[in-house]
Amino acid sequence: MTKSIFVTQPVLPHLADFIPYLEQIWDNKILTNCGPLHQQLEHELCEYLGVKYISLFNNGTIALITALQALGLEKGEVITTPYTFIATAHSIIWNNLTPVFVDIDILTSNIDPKKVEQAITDKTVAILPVHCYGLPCDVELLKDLADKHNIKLIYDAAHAFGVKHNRKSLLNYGDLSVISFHATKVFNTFEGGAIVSHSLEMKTKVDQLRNFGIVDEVTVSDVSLNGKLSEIHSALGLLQLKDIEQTLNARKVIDELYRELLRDVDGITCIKRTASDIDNYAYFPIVVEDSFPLSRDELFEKFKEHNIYARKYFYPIMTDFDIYKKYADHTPNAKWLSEHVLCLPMYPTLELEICQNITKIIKGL
Ligand code: T4K
Repeated sequence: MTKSIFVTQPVLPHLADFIPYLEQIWDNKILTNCGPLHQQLEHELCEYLGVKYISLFNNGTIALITALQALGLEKGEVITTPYTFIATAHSIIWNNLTPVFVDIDILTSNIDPKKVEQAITDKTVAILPVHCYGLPCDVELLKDLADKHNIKLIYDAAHAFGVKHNRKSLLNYGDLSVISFHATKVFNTFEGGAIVSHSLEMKTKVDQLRNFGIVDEVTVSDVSLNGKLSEIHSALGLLQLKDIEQTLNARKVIDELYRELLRDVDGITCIKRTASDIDNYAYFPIVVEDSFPLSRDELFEKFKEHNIYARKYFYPIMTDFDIYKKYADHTPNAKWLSEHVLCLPMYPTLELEICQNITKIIKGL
């Protein structure tokens, strides 16, 4: 491959279509603090995603931190997955809570509800699962557990934009769900994120926390962050939303092609994406089994020789980072998957010929 191919590439609208939004911002001089474009994007996202309330944020990480704060979790343990991006774990520590890492189901890459149940103690205040790669967690079982033990359930849905489960948005599950609109995500606003909530009372709380805890000019309710999304970011979101169906369809075509081309390759398993009614094809993770002639790391290096930059999402697991080692527990599935997984390039403008070449490299052709 002569040009470099990365694991992803952001979707961008035509630059000319962005200019009118810039002109509007320049005209009215509202740059941030929940201006008209921000409000319009919250409204359009609620409609598109089929959720009641959305609060836009400047990124998914600040949204996660704020979500935990909004639920009033001041002390205790939060059960989460070690197989995720570092932001999930960081959000727990930032809230002075203690992460408890429990193992995943190796087939889905998501937290195993049976292991969650075993880990619940009288110190547990919440569960923070991740819909890894946009694949739905076992939302029914997790809800039963949260209800039974009277603990909060917050989904890190950073990867789950647009996913539907049981004919409704996956974001409707849990007390709160957090999405990321980072450049590398299915839907991007350059940087950005959001919290989905289910009552006006909760949205009002989240909105206040997003804005330093300010209630009104003379009242500040909490010590919180500045998580606001600017007007220029919101403008990009409005444009991206116009093309979202094409974006998702293009991803689907690539997903299907990879699956078809890798169907009979011994030692390569494509992680199944069957648990949702509507998928978003956010990533294309393959598992390089021990029976494959190359190890995962050898295949990763081989790709690099061809200018293909696949990614080991998610390696290492959280508890293998020095700063999280003290929270390590027995999570062999997460460890095994992190050592065998490789995310292949997946983005709407990826040429099908390049997908074919990528699979030829895997097949040693
Ligand atoms: N929870 C979960 C489960 C998450 O996965 C994430 C973020 C979060 C929470 C937190 O959400 P945010 O606070 O980020 O909104 C990337 C992203 O930075 C991160 O958003 C994402 N997860 C994570 C899985 O991946 P890196 O360090 O792998 O990104 P980077 O810069 O190496 O980008 C990957 C490739 O994408 C590059 O090789 C080239 C391409 N790229 C990247 C950027 C940023 C572009 O073509 N253009 C770009 O602007 O973390």
